[in-house]
Amino acid sequence: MYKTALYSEAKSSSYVQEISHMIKDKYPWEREFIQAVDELLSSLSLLFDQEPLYKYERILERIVEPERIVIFRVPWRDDTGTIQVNTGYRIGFNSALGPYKGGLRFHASVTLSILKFLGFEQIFKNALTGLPLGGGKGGSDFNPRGKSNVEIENFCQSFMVGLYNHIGPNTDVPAGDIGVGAREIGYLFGHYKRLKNVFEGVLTGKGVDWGGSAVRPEATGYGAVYFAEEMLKTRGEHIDGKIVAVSGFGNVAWGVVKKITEMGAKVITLSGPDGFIYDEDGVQGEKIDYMLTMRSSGRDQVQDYSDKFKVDFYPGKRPWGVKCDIAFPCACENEMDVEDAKSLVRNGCMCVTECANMPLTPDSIEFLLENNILYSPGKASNAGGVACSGFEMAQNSTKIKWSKEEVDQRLRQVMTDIHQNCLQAAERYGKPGNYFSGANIAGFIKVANAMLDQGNT
Ligand code: 2IT
Repeated sequence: MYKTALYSEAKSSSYVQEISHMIKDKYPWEREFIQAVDELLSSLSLLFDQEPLYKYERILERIVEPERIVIFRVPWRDDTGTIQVNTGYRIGFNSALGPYKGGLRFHASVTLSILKFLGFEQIFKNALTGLPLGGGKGGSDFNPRGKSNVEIENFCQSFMVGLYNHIGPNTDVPAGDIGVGAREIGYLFGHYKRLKNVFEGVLTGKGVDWGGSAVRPEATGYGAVYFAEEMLKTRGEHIDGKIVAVSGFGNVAWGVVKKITEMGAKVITLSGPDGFIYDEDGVQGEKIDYMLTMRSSGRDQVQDYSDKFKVDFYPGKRPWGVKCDIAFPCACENEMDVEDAKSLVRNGCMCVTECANMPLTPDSIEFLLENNILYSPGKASNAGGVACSGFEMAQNSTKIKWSKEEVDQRLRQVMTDIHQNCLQAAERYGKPGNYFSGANIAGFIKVANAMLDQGNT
């Protein structure tokens, strides 16, 4: 467990502390979920002091408990003819604001704790977008690395057999996450359609020619860059000319690199489970397209980039030791610890924009805030992905397709609004300029008020 001063604030409110203890007693093994709950709670003390109705109506007791969890067996046959068995999950965490909405993660590390943390984050992220989206998450411990196309298709079909009865355009609308991209969404959608005999917007991230939205593949990365630009502006700075460290090389990293390069910055790192690459000339042009090739190869290693473009590769290392102005963690939870945060600050980094979900450990967040670094939590800065999924749902239900320009403009507006709402909430509750507190408070208030309105649900 990461124990830090970040949580000391929580002690000022006994209600917040009580709920934190309750979760730890009830689910002591759910490390990531406890971390996500504690991060949210640490921002809410002042709010509960000022708004006693939340406590009276037991909003916290309710909000930390998923409305429902479906767990199912996913048997599938591999290329040798052998049956493999994985576990499938879908969590409907909160539907106060709309149908459950959130991605599916296919990765060997998936557990219920991981999915509960992701689903919990998703509630408040989706609330921040201002769109009618509840929070959910799902996935499987299936490991896509090295799997053939046929194996992926078999797995997706079997996964959908376990899931189709529990989802629908007005009930629960899954999308992609780590290990689930356009290809997987296609297989999942095709099988849903056969099982249900209906063509409807049950998944987002679909192919643009059959119901997908323009800009959805880029949206998480683009949104994070728009958010970073807004943060920089508050200090009279801009993206243009900045040196940028990025981790990961998948969908989110790709969107960041594409947009930030277009805006005049230079990306010097990418990373994978095997280490990181340092590209002095910047990841640009065909190198950006090569990120897609690496993703679709299923090899899951960034060393391929250094082999192809003859740049330095640092095996087993994370990129946070390099000199940069802005850092974009785009890989996975807890990928930046306090030592990483310290070396970034020592090297002059002024802004850390979370693009993955919960990529920073609590003590690294604490350190950045103490040092007055521009820091944004994922639930604010990576909300562009799910916002664009919300746009996809709107297009599907009206059967109208929006242009690329229209989607991009709406995306930009959502990110600017989130930025503004975070700043306003932070200011109002005594944490001016603190996006961590602002995002938690603004997201929470929106969901909690909807729950109050809807009574004993
Ligand atoms: O973490 C996320 O916000 C996502 N994986 C996207 C969710 C979505 O429904 O588009």
